[in-house]
Amino acid sequence: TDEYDVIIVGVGGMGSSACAHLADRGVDVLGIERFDVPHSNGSSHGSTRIIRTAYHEHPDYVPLVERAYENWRDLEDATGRDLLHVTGSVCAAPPDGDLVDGARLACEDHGLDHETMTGAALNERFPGYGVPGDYDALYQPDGGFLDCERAVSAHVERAMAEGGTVHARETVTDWTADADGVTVETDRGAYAADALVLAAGAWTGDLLPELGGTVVPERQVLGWFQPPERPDDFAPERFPVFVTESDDGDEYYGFPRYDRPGVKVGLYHHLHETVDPDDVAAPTPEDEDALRGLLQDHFPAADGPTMGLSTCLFTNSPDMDFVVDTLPEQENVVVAAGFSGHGFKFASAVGEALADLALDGETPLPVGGFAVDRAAIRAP
Ligand code: PYC
Repeated sequence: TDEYDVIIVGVGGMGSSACAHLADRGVDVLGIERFDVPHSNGSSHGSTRIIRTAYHEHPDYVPLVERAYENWRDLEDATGRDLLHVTGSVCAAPPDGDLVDGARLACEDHGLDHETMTGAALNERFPGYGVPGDYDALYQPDGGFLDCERAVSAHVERAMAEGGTVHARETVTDWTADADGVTVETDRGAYAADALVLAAGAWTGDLLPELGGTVVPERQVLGWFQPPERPDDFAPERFPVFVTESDDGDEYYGFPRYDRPGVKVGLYHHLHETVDPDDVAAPTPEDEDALRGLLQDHFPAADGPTMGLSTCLFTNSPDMDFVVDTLPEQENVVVAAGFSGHGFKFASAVGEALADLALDGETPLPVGGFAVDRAAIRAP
């Protein structure tokens, strides 16, 4: 049995960050990933993830995302990789809805720069946009996107440069924990450590059956569409990342052209299409039509040929808030789960909190709302 200080199960967005933060502190850390590092079976692939401070979900997320910005910039400095691209962020929706009101509240509560405008003014300012003229819109200049595969790679490089160990293509088959420490068995070996971090994304229920019914994988589809004319209107300098809402209440999100041909769009609305993460159906023509409907309604100038479609998993908690905590009965086991489709941007800060929790059982970072024994998780 090989011995480490801390073992991390899952080396995706959150686990890779925890590996880097622990290794940075001189901790002997082992990260175990069942797929490649990075891979495209979970929630950390597809080139881009939104980062934004206009946190319409709740203003309480703002301090954590501000810490995440700092940590992403530190990681860029440490690894020499470009990870965070500032484009500004937009949200736009039919008048008087929760999306724009929530974003405005987060900006006002935290004194963040922002501008509100009509859809018509938004379309004039950013010519790739074509939302209904009577929509409400909010623009926040610090928003942008993260290069998600490169971010996972950068965290892993950082961890390994500081003496950490990462095993890809190795599947955890069992784990135990008691007051003396933890053990982990895999299809390739057995390991022991003082503490364990479970950051297994959509596979959380396999490792922690008590969360299996509450933290539930959902299938999502992303598409890339090449603007037929004026593709420069969709370049990162001219086209902020967005979350928009349709008249039917569906939420969509998207990105400028980056890395791959086409504007990338996805449906942010939770359809709760619960899936087995090992058996996710490929994108269908109906998925493609739903994304094209968004282009026709909000970005008609991007309504060109489909360049690619890809599935992605959200792992939803019942209240759509995260779980970042030690297990009440096993304080040397830390869980990160339920990122509900909006977690990746926080990975650089969540990994820091996971490192604190694994070493000290507590963290000064604002993750107190993400307790595993809160009512929504205990009694969904
Ligand atoms: O955090 O803006 C976001 C987001 C949109 C869709 C998934 N995450």
